[in-house]
Amino acid sequence: MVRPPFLTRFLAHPPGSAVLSWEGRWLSYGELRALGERTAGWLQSRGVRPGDRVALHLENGLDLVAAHLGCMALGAVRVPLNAHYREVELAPILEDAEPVLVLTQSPALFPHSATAQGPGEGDPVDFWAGPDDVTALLFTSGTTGRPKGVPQTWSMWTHNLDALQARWSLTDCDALWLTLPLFHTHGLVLGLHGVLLRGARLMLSARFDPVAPPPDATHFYGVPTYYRRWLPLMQESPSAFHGLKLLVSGSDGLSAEVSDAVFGALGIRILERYGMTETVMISSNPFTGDRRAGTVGTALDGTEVRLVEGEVQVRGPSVFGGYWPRPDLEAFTVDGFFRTGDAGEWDESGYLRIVGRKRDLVIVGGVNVSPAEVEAVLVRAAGVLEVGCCGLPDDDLTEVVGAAVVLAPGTSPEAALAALREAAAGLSGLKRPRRYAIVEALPRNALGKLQRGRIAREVEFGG
Ligand code: MLC
Ligand code: AMP
Repeated sequence: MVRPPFLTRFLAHPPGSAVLSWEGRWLSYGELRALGERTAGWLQSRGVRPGDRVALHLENGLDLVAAHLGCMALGAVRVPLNAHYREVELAPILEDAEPVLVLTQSPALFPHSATAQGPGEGDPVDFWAGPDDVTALLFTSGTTGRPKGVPQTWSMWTHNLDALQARWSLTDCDALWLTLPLFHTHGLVLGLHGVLLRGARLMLSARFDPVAPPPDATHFYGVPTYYRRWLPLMQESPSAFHGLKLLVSGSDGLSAEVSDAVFGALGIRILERYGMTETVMISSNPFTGDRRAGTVGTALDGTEVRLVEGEVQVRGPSVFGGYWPRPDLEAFTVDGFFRTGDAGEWDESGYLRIVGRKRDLVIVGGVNVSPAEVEAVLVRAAGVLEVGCCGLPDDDLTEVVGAAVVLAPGTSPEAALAALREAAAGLSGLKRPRRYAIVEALPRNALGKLQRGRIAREVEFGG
């Protein structure tokens, strides 16, 4: 039987070694594998077959881990769904993913799909998958407003996690405190699967709270918002952090102020790395060696990175093969490089800096938000003619969404704002505009195309 190297290595870890703690209880590798096998049997009894897609709409917890392991064992494709998404955000994803089963605690959100409230247990099924099978289908915000499906294969993950290992040197003595949601690449691939591949330990929490880390934790992965929120405690009680040896930041740019303040408080330089759902990790600073704040390090082994007119372009074994179900031919160059839409530059030592974005995207607390998606929801509000959204700087979340709005003649601003807020309530929290501006017209180019970059620069926003 030829399995993906990931599974072979996961199955070879000593069964008695502790791997996962949830709410104070530790499971061993043997227990976790058995849980995966029984969950796979239950999925099979619900009609799920290898290669079928199963949507996981669950908060971080043991049920979600069991569901992932069950899909892994059965060779089903997991479709992680953002647990905060509302109907309007879930609908296009479900339409494209066509899951045979949705595991959710909120079945009312999935009226046309087969659902189950969390996984159950059945007759054990052995872990098996083809070496290059798709193992997860993640949806990422497209600039058009419709999320795009990114098939991630076992082979992408294994290449990427091995290349990261050369930089981060995670050992089986290390313990990661994971508070990131498991529905994004950061928490799912680097966090959960990074640990499972390496034979390390994982302390899983439901969410990030800026409290003292578990005393045994050696590693922590976060978005910049986590470090900003944690800073006061780091400065007040640095001894609470004494067990940590690696703090990683990604998904969004980390400011020099936060990096320096954490270094001042703990003597640890946060390690910055750069990645995308489509590419997994692209570049990283090293754990040992020259860690440069304000840069995202150098390309991972096997990954080629180049800058073309300032845009970061990437090729290599961790880069996906194309969006699903609608390939976007513009996404790749003729010579096979993926266009990230991020703007970069090299520093004097060949380290990459991310300096901006060449596509319309707002990143709120590490979560990608497509301005076009928010506009499409807001423009339905009564009395609203046009809406243009942009990112506005925010001390906590790095950016928040701002909306510039053109009203129909005779509409009162108060009534329009109430209608806009009501429409925005149909979106998950981070996508809702925090600030609105009523404008006479939106900035457009000669062809009439909305210029979202100019909204942030030219429009004065109220609260
Ligand atoms: C919270 N909300 C979200 C959300 N998290 N909405 C959409 N997506 C999310 N991930 C909503 C809640 O439902 C709530 O809405 C409102 O925001 C406030 O909730 P909260 O729990 O108080 O939020 P807060 O604590 O402020 O959460 C912000 C956050 C969290 C930054 C702590 O979003 C987070 O953990 N972000 C990390 C995201 C991440 O993992 N990114 C990696 C992407 S992978 P309501 O209705 O209740 O008001 C990637 C590749 C790479 O980028 O390189 O890593
Ligand atoms: P996602 O589509 O959720 O995978 O988000 C990927 C995007 O997050 C990238 O295209 C970047 O814009 C951004 N990103 C990830 N890591 C970093 C980083 N270290 N610094 C700046 N932006 C980042």
